[in-house]
Amino acid sequence: MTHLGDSAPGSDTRLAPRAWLRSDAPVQSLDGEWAFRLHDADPGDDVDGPPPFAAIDADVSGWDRIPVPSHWGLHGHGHPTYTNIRYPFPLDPPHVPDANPTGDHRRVFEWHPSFCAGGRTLLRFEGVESLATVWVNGAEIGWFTGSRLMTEFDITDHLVDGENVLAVRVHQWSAASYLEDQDQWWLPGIFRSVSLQGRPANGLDDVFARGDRDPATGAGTLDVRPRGGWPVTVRVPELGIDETWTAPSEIVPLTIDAVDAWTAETPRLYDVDVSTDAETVRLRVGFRRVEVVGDRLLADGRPLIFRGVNRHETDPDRGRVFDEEYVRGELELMRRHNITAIRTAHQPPHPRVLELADELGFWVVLECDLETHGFWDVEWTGNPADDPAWRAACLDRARRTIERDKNHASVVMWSLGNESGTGRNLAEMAGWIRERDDSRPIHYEGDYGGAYTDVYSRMYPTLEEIASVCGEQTMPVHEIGPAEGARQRAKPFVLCEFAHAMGNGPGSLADYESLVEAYPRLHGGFVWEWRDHGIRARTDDGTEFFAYGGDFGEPVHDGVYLMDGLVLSDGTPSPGLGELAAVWAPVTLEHLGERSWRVRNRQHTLGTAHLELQWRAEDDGIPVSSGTLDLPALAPGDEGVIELPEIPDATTERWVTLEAALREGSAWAPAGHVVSRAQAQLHAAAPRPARAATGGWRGDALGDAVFDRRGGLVRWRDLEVSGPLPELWRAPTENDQLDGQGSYETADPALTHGRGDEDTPASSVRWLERGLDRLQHRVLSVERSDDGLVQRVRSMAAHSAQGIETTFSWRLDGDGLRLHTDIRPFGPWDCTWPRVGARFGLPAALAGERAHWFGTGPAESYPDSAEAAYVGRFAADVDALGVAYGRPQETGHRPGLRSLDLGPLHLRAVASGSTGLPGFQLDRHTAQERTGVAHAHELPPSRGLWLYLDAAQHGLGSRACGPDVLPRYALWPRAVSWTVVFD
Ligand code: IPT
Repeated sequence: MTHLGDSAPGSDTRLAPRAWLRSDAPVQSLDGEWAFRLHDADPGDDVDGPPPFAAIDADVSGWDRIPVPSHWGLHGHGHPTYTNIRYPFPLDPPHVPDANPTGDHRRVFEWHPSFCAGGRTLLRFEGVESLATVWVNGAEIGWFTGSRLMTEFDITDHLVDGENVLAVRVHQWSAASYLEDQDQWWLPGIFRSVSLQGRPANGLDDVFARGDRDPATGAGTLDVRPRGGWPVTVRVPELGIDETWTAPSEIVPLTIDAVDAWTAETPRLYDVDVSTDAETVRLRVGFRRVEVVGDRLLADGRPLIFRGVNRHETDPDRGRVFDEEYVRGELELMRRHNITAIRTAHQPPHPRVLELADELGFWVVLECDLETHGFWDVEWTGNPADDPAWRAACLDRARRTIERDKNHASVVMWSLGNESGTGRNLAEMAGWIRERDDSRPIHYEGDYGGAYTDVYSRMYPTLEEIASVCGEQTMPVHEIGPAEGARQRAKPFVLCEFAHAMGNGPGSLADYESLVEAYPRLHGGFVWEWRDHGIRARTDDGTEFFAYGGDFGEPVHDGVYLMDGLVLSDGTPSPGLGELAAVWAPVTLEHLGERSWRVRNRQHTLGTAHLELQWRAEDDGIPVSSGTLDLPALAPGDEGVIELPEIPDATTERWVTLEAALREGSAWAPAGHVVSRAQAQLHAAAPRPARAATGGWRGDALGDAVFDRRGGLVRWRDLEVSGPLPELWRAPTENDQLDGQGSYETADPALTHGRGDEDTPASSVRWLERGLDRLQHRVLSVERSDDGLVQRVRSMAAHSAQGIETTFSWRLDGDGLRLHTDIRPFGPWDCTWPRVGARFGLPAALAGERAHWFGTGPAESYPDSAEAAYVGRFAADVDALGVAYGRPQETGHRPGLRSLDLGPLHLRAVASGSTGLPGFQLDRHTAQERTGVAHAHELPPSRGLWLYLDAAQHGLGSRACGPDVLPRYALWPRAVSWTVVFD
């Protein structure tokens, strides 16, 4: 009998949920190789008795082998499926189609009564997607759902001394799938560990331990609630606690005169042993109080600001299978980028992640495994989050989440789930949680009216909406009337998702942070999201790539929409992550003038003693002096002023750079790791006196350049070159191309999200309509003078009346060959431009060189994502200048170029008057070639190396799911000019 259409969470034989504890009771892992076979469809439940594979003598000789834990779709059986909001099966709750991939798993294990003599033996599953039915030695033990939750059965009475057979049938789809509609791969399988857990007689079945600390006095309370045998002893050697209770009536919270606080910045944990005569459980307890006081969220008495990310469990090879080293690496990388909070989007992670969060220091919002997003498309009709038929399933999820993870200091808020509309079952979940654990506030974004949650949460609000919630109200509070609006505005405000980090982006991180600074009610938020979900795959010819929706032939999928992380699928940090690190600097450094700088401590707990200040002055990018200073001792929230030592005056471009760095190594970074950086320009570049021409034309050669009759460059010294060609196009980013909250489907199969409605189409829709990707050029005139050449070009798209007129003025002088470019728009322009610049063609061989530049770097930057960029001398291989985003798109723009060396090519940019410095970009493909390509391996063969010099680029925004580029970062048609010298 299967339970596919059963909205109940599982069989009654499941044991009561409890914490994932470290105990000295015996444990036997059942991980390893199991026998496996996959049915394309549910084998059916019309046969009485257990399916044949469950029988003890089942012949598995024809079966495959599969590792447990794993997802079968990543081991050559079936395939992963990606959908965001949509269900990949009919909306026919609680039923699922018969074509239901079903994985039979079977293994033999040894067990002897001595495993836990006199006690019981439990069978534990830590995560199975989505419905599992379990047999031991042919007897049905039970069934369960709740993919990312733990389940235990007592199998003692079914075990025999010696060999035992465990059989598990896993259905990919079940009624529970309606509750698990998160924006991620559907990845069925036994993907977390399976084990036998010995339960000694008089052991500890469960422990609930909470550490509280009074922020005013520093006194602590340790509240330990054991369940199981008696008497119970609680020992905390560091605090001199050694307390024995002989019966439940004796349990009292233990008071401590002075205890250190646990915070994300000071993750101080105390070892707590709880024992009976049969079992000892070791907990690591942190003492902190989390409370909502009016519209403030406080931790240890001070405002808790979330500088966090939404973290899904995703690994390009293992999917959601836990790997300790990988996760530790992720968390350390977060801390190195000033990220101190995690929302466990959208389900409980492997329990070990929370232990690591306790140790490394993160404020965690722990989310239940619940999302019914697809019901959005049917106006929430029949939404399981509201329908009483699903009450037990919803409550079961809340209970299993809270019980499993209740002992973690890092968990500061419970989240009921994500995008499940609103309804009675959610309210009941909140009620149950409040009863069980009143030490943590409750979060759920979909509770727009604030009826059952403790904080007001929003996703992807505009800056105006935030200002309206936190400051003067200028617009209605999101989707609710005045009464609920007033209630919501009286609570702490958090952004559970913001700054959609898809592809190149997000823009405006600094703008969001400035609101966090401005409004005490705003308690920060969580960037969407930490990491791209690409799955490592290979083309037929063996080229590796990262697959996304549709790459496995799924008939219904959401394309590239899960490639939206700050970290690429292979773990490469994106420039967006660097930008976030800069915006979330724990101390800010602000130049006040001359040698004075203001230092502000924005941390929650820490002072400044663990940091030192390194400074350097560079003239034309070359260090002229440097030193190290002590930071003033600043408490959180305080600021002070420092003076740098005097240094001789500059005659050329001088920048002073300050870096606050760790004095000593920490658990997540070595000594010297820079946590904050700021720069100030103290002297501008000296104008270079014009030097007289050293020669004129020799045939078609002017200096080192050779031109054709139309004024185009054809040779530079030994290099065959081409251009310059005016250019307005950039390969659209997803933020250019999409409107996550918009409505209609795209023609591009990789992009199945809305591209905006007719009134507010996505930028790239406008750009394409106006033909910015296909300018046609007409040389208006070419004039040669004794020492120069002026080429005028008019560029317009087919059937349009607007365009740009470009004047390329070349002149040979004592410095080299000077090119002044001047671009002016004409005609009825009514859209922004992606970029405005010119393109040169260079020989492909130069792509193998290393580029050296003096300008901004080290990473790409754009008008609304430029906090991490600073001025200096940098070097990188040409191929490392761009970022391998999940889908080819604009990448690699570095504004503020002073000079560029690439093999034999040297160019210098000259700023003068209203003429700014251009940005540069080097790419093996043109912007046109990069457009509309689903994966890097589908790019056409490279035809050379392209150098773009841009006066400006459009901002990035985060419109793939959020606001568009703000007007102040938009590139509207305007006249631009810049000058470079080839020497
Ligand atoms: C929001 C989801 O909560 C999140 O899981 C993810 O899908 C994100 O969007 C987009 O990447 S929901 C959206 C309708 C705002």
